[in-house]
Amino acid sequence: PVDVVCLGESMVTFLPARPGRLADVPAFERTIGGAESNVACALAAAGHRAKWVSRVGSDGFGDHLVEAIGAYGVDVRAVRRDPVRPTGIYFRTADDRAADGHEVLYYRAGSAASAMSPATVPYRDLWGGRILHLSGITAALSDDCLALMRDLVSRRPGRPLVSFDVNYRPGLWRDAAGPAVLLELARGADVVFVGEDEAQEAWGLRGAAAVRAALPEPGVLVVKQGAAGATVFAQEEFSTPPLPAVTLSGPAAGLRGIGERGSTGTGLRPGPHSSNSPKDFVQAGPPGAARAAQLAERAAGDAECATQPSPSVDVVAPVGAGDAFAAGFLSATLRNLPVRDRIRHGHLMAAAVLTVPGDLTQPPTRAHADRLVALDDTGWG
Ligand code: KDG
Repeated sequence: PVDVVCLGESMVTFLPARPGRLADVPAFERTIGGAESNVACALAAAGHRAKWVSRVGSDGFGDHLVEAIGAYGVDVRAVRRDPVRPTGIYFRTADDRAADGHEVLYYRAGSAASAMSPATVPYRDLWGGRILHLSGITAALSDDCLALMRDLVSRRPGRPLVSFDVNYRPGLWRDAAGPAVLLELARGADVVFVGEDEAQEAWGLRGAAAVRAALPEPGVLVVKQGAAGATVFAQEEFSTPPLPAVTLSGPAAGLRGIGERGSTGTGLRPGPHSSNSPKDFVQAGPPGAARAAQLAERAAGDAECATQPSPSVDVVAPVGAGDAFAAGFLSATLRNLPVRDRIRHGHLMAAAVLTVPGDLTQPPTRAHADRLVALDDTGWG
């Protein structure tokens, strides 16, 4: 039995041996990256059964990813090897706060993972957990990947809880459709994570309430607000979340028998949009007053809206903190903890990653995290 299945591309990541422009750095250290496998690794480190579903090349870098992610205790048996396409790699600067800005150089076009599609991923594995965790990065990789994502977020009876981290990466989108696609995908998910700065950059929305008004469908919406904390909107059925009890997994076509289901920043730069009005596609859907009434009704239907400040930490590099936050939040969700504690567990996981240069680190033990989460409010913020 699996708690969380994470689908997405992972890459061998090269961190420069010293800060500075990529142009100037002569040596790099090999590590691993990939938003969704980061979530899987953090969940495994927190004692959950996590599975990573992906596609890597039949090359040494593919071996390394499978071995390194497996070494975190993640089940990697569903990872497919592409006979021709290579494993993706990327280079980045070590310090996002460097005065000359954060540089990322991807070598992933045509990668093995970009060949993931409804025909090439093992659906039996995808549907086999209590939660399926996805991110918007996958949708940007190829048309096949986008088709896969659309299929996975389509609401069908008996699917696992679908978690979706928007993860808007402007540099990855081949056209201007990215923001609209991400909004569409988010609307199909049950739990959505998005950064406040990211929502502004992608959708021109300012503030958590505006994001909820534009995105009323998910049962749980988590708006990450960097050093300020995070705000969660939760519909009633999620305040005591009955996670699906998985009894059987199978391909999409024959799905049956699964239980019924009725700064932690993103690392993104502030976007160019200063307006508070959503872009046109945010208003897509039934026109005018009917849509507005529908949105207001859904937003007002939240049983809970909770904000928790982040603990303050000395940030070394923000990359991976959003993934760690998602892992902490999902971990606490799996344990049916109250919404406040889910946010705090997210913050704690994120805080651990913020203090290291790479994407991953050993999180606090569950017992230690529980003690910190239980501190009264003066211990937070
Ligand atoms: O969240 C961290 C990821 O952004 C990083 O590991 C690389 O997955 C990555 C991506 O596609 O940007």
